[in-house]
Amino acid sequence: MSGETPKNPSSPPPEVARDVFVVIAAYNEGPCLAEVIQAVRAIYPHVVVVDDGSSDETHEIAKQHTGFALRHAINRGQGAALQTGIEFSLRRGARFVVTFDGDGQHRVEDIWALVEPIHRGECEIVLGSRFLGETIDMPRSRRITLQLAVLFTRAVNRVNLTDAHNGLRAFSRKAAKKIDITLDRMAHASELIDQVAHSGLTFKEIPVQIRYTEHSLAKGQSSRGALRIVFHYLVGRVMR
Ligand SMILES: Nc1nc2c(ncn2[C@@H]2O[C@H](COP(=O)(O)OP(=O)(O)OP(=O)(O)O)[C@@H](O)[C@H]2O)c(=O)[nH]1
Ligand SMILES: [Mg+2]
Repeated sequence: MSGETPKNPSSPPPEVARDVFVVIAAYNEGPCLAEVIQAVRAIYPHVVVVDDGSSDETHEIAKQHTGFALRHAINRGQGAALQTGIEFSLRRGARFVVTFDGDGQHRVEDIWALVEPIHRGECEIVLGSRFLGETIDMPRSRRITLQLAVLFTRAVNRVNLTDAHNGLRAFSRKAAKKIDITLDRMAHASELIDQVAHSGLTFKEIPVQIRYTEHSLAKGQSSRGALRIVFHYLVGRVMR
């Protein structure tokens, strides 16, 4: 072994990994949550799981696998669960906050790809993009819906992104403090983009991989759900 640090390592040195808090919002993720937490914790010791009022064993599994197992007494939606996890991470001293889905669709290696530019001081927010990266077994209908969401983001949010609803994102502490998700359910993703664009904070997109599995497809979003998301987002904008 030469002892040289690889040019593009897939994980940070342990002292940096400790500063990264990975927030997993989980709703009825019993079947795959243990594996997801273990994979993330193998590199990042601070994993915050927010059980969003699940009716299965999500909370028990979270408690077995991380010291940071939070719980909403009722199901409030992914937006609310992420905000709970982000606020908790900041209170615990996080220097970087990452949001990561609990359904096994993301890759742990991609976390450092997102955090590294922030660590280097290049920007404050990094958003994962499956369309710059790779999608595995993504159904055609899902691709079309997500690409419509991208067009919607360009027209309505006026932000030129390639992926509008990717759950894998990284924030500096300063950016995480500024983010305030008020839309509880899935429309939070569009709200977040608004906040990112108007916060004055620097941001960029990085290619990531997203894998569609039987479990994630059974639980994931439907095309009809997409219309509901647009509706919630527009109502949220009018109420602001
Ligand atoms: N659907 C849903 N997910 C929630 C909720 N609260 C937290 N989550 C978590 O949010 C993450 C993303 O949810 P998904 O429904 O898979 O949404 P998505 O990944 O944008 O959509 P797909 O591309 O269809 O998988 C998962 O980790 C869920 O467990 C909720 O109320 N509803
Ligand atoms: Mg999913």
